[in-house]
Amino acid sequence: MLWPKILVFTCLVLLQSGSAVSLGGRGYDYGRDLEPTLLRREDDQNSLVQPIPYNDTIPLRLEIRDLKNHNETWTLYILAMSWMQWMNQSDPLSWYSVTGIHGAPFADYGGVKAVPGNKANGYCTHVSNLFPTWHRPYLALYEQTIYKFVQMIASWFPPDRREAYQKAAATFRIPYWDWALKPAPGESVWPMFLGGMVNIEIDGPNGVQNISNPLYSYTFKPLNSSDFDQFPFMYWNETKRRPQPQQSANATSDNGWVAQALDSHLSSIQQRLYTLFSNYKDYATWSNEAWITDVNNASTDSIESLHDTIHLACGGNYGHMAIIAYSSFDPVFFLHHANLDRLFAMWQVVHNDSYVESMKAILPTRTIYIGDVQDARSDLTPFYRNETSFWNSDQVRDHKVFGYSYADAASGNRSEVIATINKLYTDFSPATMNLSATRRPLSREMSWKASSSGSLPVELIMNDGQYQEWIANIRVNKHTLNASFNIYLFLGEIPESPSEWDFASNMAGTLGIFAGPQHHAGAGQQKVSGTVPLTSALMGIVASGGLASLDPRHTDPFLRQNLGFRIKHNNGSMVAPTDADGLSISIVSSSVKSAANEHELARWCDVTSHFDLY
Ligand SMILES: *[C@@H]1O[C@H](CO)[C@@H](O)[C@H](O)[C@H]1NC(C)=O
Ligand SMILES: *[C@@H]1O[C@H](CO)[C@@H](O)[C@H](O)[C@H]1NC(C)=O
Ligand SMILES: *[C@@H]1O[C@H](CO)[C@@H](O)[C@H](O)[C@H]1NC(C)=O
Ligand SMILES: *[C@@H]1O[C@H](CO)[C@@H](O)[C@H](O)[C@H]1NC(C)=O
Ligand SMILES: *[C@@H]1O[C@H](CO)[C@@H](O)[C@H](O)[C@H]1NC(C)=O
Ligand SMILES: *[C@@H]1O[C@H](CO)[C@@H](O)[C@H](O)[C@H]1NC(C)=O
Ligand SMILES: *[C@@H]1O[C@H](CO)[C@@H](O)[C@H](O)[C@H]1NC(C)=O
Ligand SMILES: *[C@@H]1O[C@H](CO)[C@@H](O)[C@H](O)[C@H]1NC(C)=O
Ligand SMILES: *[C@@H]1O[C@H](CO)[C@@H](O)[C@H](O)[C@H]1NC(C)=O
Ligand SMILES: *[C@@H]1O[C@H](CO)[C@@H](O)[C@H](O)[C@H]1NC(C)=O
Ligand SMILES: *[C@@H]1O[C@H](CO)[C@@H](O)[C@H](O)[C@H]1NC(C)=O
Ligand SMILES: *[C@@H]1O[C@H](CO)[C@@H](O)[C@H](O)[C@H]1NC(C)=O
Ligand SMILES: [Cu+2]
Repeated sequence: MLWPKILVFTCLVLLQSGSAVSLGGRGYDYGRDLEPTLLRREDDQNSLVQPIPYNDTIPLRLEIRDLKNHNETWTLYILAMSWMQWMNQSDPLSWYSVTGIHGAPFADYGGVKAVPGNKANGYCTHVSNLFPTWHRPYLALYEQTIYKFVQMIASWFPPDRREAYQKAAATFRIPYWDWALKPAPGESVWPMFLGGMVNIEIDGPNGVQNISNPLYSYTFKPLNSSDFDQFPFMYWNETKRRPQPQQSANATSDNGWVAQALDSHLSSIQQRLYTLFSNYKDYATWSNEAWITDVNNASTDSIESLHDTIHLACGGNYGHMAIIAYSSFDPVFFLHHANLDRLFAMWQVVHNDSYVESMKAILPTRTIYIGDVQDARSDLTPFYRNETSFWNSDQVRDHKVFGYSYADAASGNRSEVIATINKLYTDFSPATMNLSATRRPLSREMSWKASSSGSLPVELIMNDGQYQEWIANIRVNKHTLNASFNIYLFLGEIPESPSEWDFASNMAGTLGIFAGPQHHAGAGQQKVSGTVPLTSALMGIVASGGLASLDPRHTDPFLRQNLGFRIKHNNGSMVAPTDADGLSISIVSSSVKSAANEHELARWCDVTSHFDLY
């Protein structure tokens, strides 16, 4: 894959919105003075989040690779993103203001004031029962903003093209990026237009032009270094992914590494996702990474912990996405979170009887103190539902309240959503193996991580429709290093240099812990938990003859002998396990009944504890 590592910016003076500055990169030249059309009084109230109206069927948020095939929609999306990014940062509709709600610059939005003592926080809720629900109105606010620009830009097309663009604009909704989907052969999980194109050619109202790709990075207009006071962020005029050289003021993004990281973690990511759908029935354990005492050792993972792993893969060491308070400025943030919102909607259809229960806040936000009890009626600030009150989790339980849906959740039909989950997310799991074996010959195109070495006889994995899942349950204090870090599991000899860990062929999986020094002022030590699935890596070893079966009598001794781990700090250095406060890694297995038909998920039996790796 051809991933350019060097950024080349053309510095040109901008016409757009009349207030743009030439700080590198360029926006679209509409060829006329557009300033008067821009701001209306009502846009000052952007914190009022309202449903986007529609006629007939509810408009869908599309997967971004699908949206790209709709030419008018794609053009409007890119132009609207670019417009938002070029706006004056003090404007409440600007990229800077909207993304700034999450963390830095730690400013009030929509007049919603910080509670005393919590000014050094954004509004986002992490390690919290509100993690999935807070991001829902946040995405809706972002969507209503982009939608406004899309309508405006569509109206600027010349009369002969206008109708087609206005038609596309009427049902426009933001896209999502499915990082758990196995890409088409020869392609990366990380689409070229997200990470491989500094500039993008767009056929807008004023003809074909090359503009700075608004999906590649966001360029501050301008950077206020006191808002990003961590070195070297205070020098970076644009968002970076896996910046190289590390911790250098003149680092450039290495999107090739991001693509490789996402591709090599896909098996782990997909196995975790399938397990979160099939074995996590309670919202409390599914929703967030706070470690909840779990006598059964069966619910150590969470959608939030999986989400952290994506943040760290996109950011690499010290990129914006890897820092909670800076992550939202990277254009991939909303694509990632729209996917999470979709997975949330799908999970809700499957487990529709479980929802937000009260829980004490573990981290502070701009409006929440540590220890404040949060429940389904707690305010999701700063998102107003009407002039006097905020949205709460109960009110956003049905995502359709905001006027959008997803093809994979819109029907609300449980058996259809399960069929979709079985279809999309079992490339690396035996969960549907029995099912396909009965329908197709054994040569199902399964992509076992470690096996290019031929087919895997089903009877080595399945016994009467049952198989074994193997998982490493990990707990650690989130802020133990005051930085994000990764825990890697290996089968066999561990490469010496930390730089080789990510792509080592015997790396079984990694758990990313998303943390940082100043995201949540006043946060104490708190335990978080997550998992690294081992099943797919073990199947690869079974396929190549290194292990007789997944049965505990073979696999338990194999893992005791071969499983090892390492910890890597966000700065790329190795961390001794003794320096990771509260660390525990324990190996468990469960017997799982594979799906009997496409409308059923695999069913998990009780979890058995085997041994503690640490
Ligand atoms: C942005 O808007 C603020 C407030 O209206 C104004 O003072 C400032 O000059 C504007 N900045 C630019 C670059 O136009
Ligand atoms: C709904 O239909 C009416 C009447 O055809 C039209 O004026 C309006 O623009 C449509 N709205 C949307 C969001 O499609
Ligand atoms: C969409 O755009 C692509 C490439 O820009 C072009 O090849 C294709 O013909 C367009 N499709 C339609 C339906 O306009
Ligand atoms: C945009 O850039 C590409 C690649 O540099 C070039 O081939 C193309 O002609 C450019 N298009 C325009 C309209 O300048
Ligand atoms: C930069 O940020 C600091 C701290 O948030 C603020 O006091 C200052 O006014 C900002 N400067 C500009 C030019 O916006
Ligand atoms: C960032 O922008 C500022 C202001 O335009 C400029 O002085 C500085 O050299 C830029 N930094 C880099 C690393 O490009
Ligand atoms: C920029 O990075 C290169 C290494 O890629 C280094 O040699 C050079 O000294 C750096 N320049 C500055 C101004 O930091
Ligand atoms: C859960 O795991 C711990 C070790 O991490 C073990 O001591 C305990 O017995 C396990 N509980 C069950 C019910 O297996
Ligand atoms: C949950 O789904 C079941 C089966 O699809 C349905 O009968 C039930 O009414 C739903 N419950 C809620 C609270 O939506
Ligand atoms: C806002 O909504 C709340 C809760 O539904 C309601 O009690 C209140 O009267 C509403 N306020 C206005 C101004 O409509
Ligand atoms: C749900 O989908 C299944 C499979 O497509 C279908 O048989 C069933 O009738 C649907 N249920 C409802 C309530 O529409
Ligand atoms: C598939 O499952 C059924 C029971 O549900 C079992 O009888 C059959 O042996 C299984 N097939 C394989 C290949 O394991
Ligand atoms: Cu996030």
